[in-house]
Amino acid sequence: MRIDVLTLFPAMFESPLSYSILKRAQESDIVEIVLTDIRDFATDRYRKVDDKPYGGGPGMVMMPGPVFDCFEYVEKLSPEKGRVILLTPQGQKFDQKKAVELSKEKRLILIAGRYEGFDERIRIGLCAEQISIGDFVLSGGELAAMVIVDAVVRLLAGALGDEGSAGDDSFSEGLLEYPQYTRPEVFRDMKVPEVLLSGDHEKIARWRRQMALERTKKHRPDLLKNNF
Ligand code: 9D3
Repeated sequence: MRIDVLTLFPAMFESPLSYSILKRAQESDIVEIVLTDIRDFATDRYRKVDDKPYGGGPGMVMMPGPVFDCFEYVEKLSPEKGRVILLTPQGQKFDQKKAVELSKEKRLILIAGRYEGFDERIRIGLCAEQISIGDFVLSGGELAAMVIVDAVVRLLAGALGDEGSAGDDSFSEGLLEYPQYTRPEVFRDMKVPEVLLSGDHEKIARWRRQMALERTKKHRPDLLKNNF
C-alpha cells in the first residue's frame, strides 16, 4: 500500500512513524508513507495557506489554492488513483470496519487540515470522503490521520509479524478483550485465575469468551446490540 499524507505539519508524523509496527511495515515495504507539506504550495511570499472566512466569524479557513495544488502534485507521484480522505469533524465516524475496508486499497491519500476548517470547494472539488475519528475536538487533522494510518497499516499482511494476527483483535469479533495475565502467579496478593493455570484449553477458551461477554455487557452494551 502507498499512503500519501498532505499536511501543514509533516514533522508531527515522524515520531509515530518511526516506531514498532509502523516502522517495520515501512522497512519491509509493506507500506510506503509519503508526507507532503501543503505550505510548499502557497503562492505568496509569506507562504500563506489560510484566510478569513467570507461572511465573517471567528478563526481562519484553509485556502483552496495550496490544497488543490498540493493534491494535484501528490496525485501524480504514483499511477494508482487511490481513495481520497479528508479528515474533518463532520466526517463519518471511523471504526474497525472502516479500517478493514481501507486496508484493502492500494493507495490512500489523507488530507489533514488546521484552523476552523477547509474552504468548501476543497471538499467538493477533490471528491474526497470525510472521516472523523470521534466526537471530540482536536486542534487539527494530523493526529486523526495518524490514527487511521496506524489502524490500517497493522491490518496489512505481514505487518504484525510475531505480535499476533489482526483477526484475533477483540473488535474484529465485536467484543471487548478478555482479562489477561502474565507472570508472576501472585502479585500484591492478587492471584491469576485458576482456570488459566489448568492447561485445559477448551475450558480456558470458554472462560475467556464468558469474560469477554460480561465485560462487554457491563462496559460497552452498545457493542452487543447487533450481535448475539
Ligand atoms: C467551532 C467548530 N469546530 C468544529 C467542531 C471547528 C473545528 C475544530 C477543530 C474545526 C476543526 C478542528 C480540527 N479537527 C480536525 O481537523 C479533525 C477532527 C476532530 O477534531 N475530531 C475528530 N476527528 C477529527 S478528524 C479532523
